[in-house]
Amino acid sequence: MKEVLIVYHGIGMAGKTTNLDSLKDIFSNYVIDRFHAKTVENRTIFLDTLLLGINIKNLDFKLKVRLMSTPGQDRFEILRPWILNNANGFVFVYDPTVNHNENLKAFKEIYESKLPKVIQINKVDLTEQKKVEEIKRIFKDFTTIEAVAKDNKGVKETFQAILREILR
Ligand SMILES: Nc1nc2c(ncn2[C@@H]2O[C@H](COP(=O)(O)OP(=O)(O)O)[C@@H](O)[C@H]2O)c(=O)[nH]1
Ligand SMILES: [Mg+2]
Repeated sequence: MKEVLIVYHGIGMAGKTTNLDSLKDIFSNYVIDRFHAKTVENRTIFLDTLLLGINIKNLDFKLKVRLMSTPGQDRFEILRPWILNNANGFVFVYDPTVNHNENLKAFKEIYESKLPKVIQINKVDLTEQKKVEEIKRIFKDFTTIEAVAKDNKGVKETFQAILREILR
């Protein structure tokens, strides 16, 4: 496998685009391309993608990692079959500032896929630790990572975790 696709999914405003923006900065030396089609309110219209070319220890070739975030629900519905067919793994960006059922509804859209999934609990700067622990318990079958994507916290760790699970 010389190219992998990691899809960032989650409800609107969870922080998916913020993750890709952070990764672009963190891995600035490895960025091949970044494209984001957005509305004037900065919302993702249809395509939000980052392409990295990275050297990985123990691999004797350069790995291309394509990251994309999913757009809002209606448009996601159109893309879903393609994504489920082409993705190698998912990062589910959980937004603890929005009620659990909303997050769960979005999670169910990717749950049926057997692909590796990492749960990022984003916006922990706005969340009580008690609630964070509760979310971790709910997703105890998955790797969960706390993040403040807007401050680049937990972003790299999330990316490394999903990549590790994909390459395993
Ligand atoms: N407080 C806080 N705000 C965040 C965090 N991550 C993202 N945001 C903000 O949440 C809003 C939506 O983020 P965005 O990445 O566009 O969400 P998307 O719809 O999932 O792509 C933006 O205003 C971000 O700055 C975070 O960890 N903490
Ligand atoms: Mg977005």
